[in-house]
Amino acid sequence: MEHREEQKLEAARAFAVKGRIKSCTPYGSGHINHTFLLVCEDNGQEYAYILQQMNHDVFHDIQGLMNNVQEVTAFLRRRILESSGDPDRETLNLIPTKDGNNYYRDSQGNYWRTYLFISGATCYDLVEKPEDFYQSGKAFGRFQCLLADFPAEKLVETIPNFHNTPIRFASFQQAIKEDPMGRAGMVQKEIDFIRSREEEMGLALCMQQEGKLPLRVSHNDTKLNNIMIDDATGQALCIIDLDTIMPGFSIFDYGDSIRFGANTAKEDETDLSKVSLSLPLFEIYTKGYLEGCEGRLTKTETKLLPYGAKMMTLECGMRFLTDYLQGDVYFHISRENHNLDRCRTQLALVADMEKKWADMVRIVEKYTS
Ligand code: ADP
Ligand code: GN1
Ligand code: MG
Repeated sequence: MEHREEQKLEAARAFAVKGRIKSCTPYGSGHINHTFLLVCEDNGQEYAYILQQMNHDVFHDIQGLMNNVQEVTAFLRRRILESSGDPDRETLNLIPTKDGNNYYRDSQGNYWRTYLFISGATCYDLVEKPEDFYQSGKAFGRFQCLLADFPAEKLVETIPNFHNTPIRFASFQQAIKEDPMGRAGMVQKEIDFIRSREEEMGLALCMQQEGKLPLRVSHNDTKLNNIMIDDATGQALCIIDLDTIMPGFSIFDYGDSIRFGANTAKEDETDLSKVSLSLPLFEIYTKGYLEGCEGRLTKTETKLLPYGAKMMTLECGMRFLTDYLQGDVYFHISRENHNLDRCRTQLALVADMEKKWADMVRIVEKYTS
């Protein structure tokens, strides 16, 4: 979607930013929102912000979502202050509108929010240094612990059934049946790959229904580019993209990080020979995550960590393929067949995990016994 300049500026002007607007340019590589770096100037000093147009097609209850973000960031801010951290860099900070609201609805009906820009830190699309991945594991583990005390009843479910894999499978089957773009015939191999794994998809939900797997307040979108790594210290600084914080499974938070970060290729790599599960990266993240969780996971949760990794990868591949079949209506794409390419990396990664399953189990056991 092209952003009309005046729409973006109308939104930027609505927020209580410092000084005059100097520039507002597209930023980052998220698949859902439209993100801009907003630079303002006041008395010769520059101030940077992140301006985001929230994806109203994906998130139907913007007010509920923004209340979640407000509550969670206020909670994190208190915790960071208690531990003498830097609350302006270690959590997202919302900038209110000039009217005191936490989001702005523009004249075209689009929804916007603004955060303080966190400078001197980077979001990676691929692990460059294993230490960064270890740090992000620790940070997501700690985040999970921290949220254990967060009152879950304050949260709205921003996307119902977000990681309900059987429901995702049903949508996938529906997309094949409807096949609005006439694409299903070209991806039979991928369809068969996913269908043949249907039986595995309901395990987590079944275990939860049987009281064997706890629902926790979780992030639900823990990929590497949703965490900022401090350029100076190399430490994980801030967890971002809080749109999907809601009750979920720890094994899926862990698994989504593995899906993205322990892949030796980018999520949209077209050369599938580059895709594989790096066992050293799998190990280092597992170590970091379990350290960050400080023993709070149950035995069942730790045992299911490899399953969480495989399921998040399979589910994500299935979601990309569903979107490809539906005509690329959900994930932003920047080239033809982008969602199909993304689906193929995920399925190749699932296949590699299956080959390396015994090693994955052994590594998890090494850090839990
Ligand atoms: P999406 O849901 O589209 O992934 P994100 O909230 O993850 O949107 O933001 C997209 C990208 O913008 C991030 O990957 C990150 O690079 C950058 N970003 C988001 N918030 C901030 C922030 N407060 N400071 C600096 N960069 C940010
Ligand atoms: C989306 O918003 P972003 O780009 O961080 C998606 C995740 C997928 C991911 C795949 C709200 O994450 O669920 O795993 O793309 N977010 C939403 O890269 O659907
Ligand atoms: Mg993101």
